[in-house]
Amino acid sequence: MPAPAANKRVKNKRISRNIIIGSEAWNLPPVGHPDRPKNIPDDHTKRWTVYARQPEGDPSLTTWLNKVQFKIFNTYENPLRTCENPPFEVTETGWGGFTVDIRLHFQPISGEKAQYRQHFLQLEKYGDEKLQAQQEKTGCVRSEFLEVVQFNEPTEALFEALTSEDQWNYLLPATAKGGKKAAMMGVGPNGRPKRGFPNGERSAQLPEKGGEDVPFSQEQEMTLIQTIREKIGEVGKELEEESKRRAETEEKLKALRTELGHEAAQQAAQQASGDRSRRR
Ligand code: SLL
Repeated sequence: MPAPAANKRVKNKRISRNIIIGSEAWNLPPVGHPDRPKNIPDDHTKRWTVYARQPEGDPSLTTWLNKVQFKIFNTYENPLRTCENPPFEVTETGWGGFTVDIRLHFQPISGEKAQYRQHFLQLEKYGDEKLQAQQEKTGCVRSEFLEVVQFNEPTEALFEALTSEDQWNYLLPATAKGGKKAAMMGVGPNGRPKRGFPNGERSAQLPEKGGEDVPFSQEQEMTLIQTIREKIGEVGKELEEESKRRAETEEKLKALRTELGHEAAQQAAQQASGDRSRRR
């Protein structure tokens, strides 16, 4: 089989990835305070970090993201900051907020051009009362946005990377490198989570039968579907009985109304005849 190519595209496929773009800001101790960092201008009141981060539990960011550039305010030294590796972030001190231009550079195998994002560096408290109270309490003003990056008809090489198990490896505990303990944690002897077919074929399809190496199977799925069907059946029966009871109650109500109507009519008739007799 030829190696996945970085110049051939996989037709009719689109894969999305999330990335958090945000900033955090804290107050600096005032000038003269022993905890105030040395060598910063007196007018700086905040320390801040602007970042591009992987959402917790997501597949590894570096599978597709190669480097991130942050273009900060041009009075800063070297305002174009480049992060070749995670953490993709810039920490500085200052006094005012501004818009940071962010350039996301993709892995060369993706064949994709860089993409731009912008983030306003929020230094002052913002939002509703509750949020501001929280910002006051923690001393941290955070402003984050979840950005989506779409790979439309990715290159074969990128598709391979974005569907590979390796992008989850960072989630494995350091001890799970195979062996008994690893097996107990749902990790195969190769140190990877046990997924897909026992023969290693990668597929979204579940293997037919479960087993020691196969935590999820079609068999298990069918059992679950069966259970759900039975429950739906039970609920359906209950619903039917309830409907019957309701119909009966409505019948009774109707009968009562008729009876009442009858009585009321009789009363009215009696009253009317009484009135008539009195008039006589
Ligand atoms: C603007 N908000 O966009 C203003 C400017 C600049 C903030 C904000 C210190 C920079 C440095 C600093 O915080 N500048 O020390 O170089 O026009």
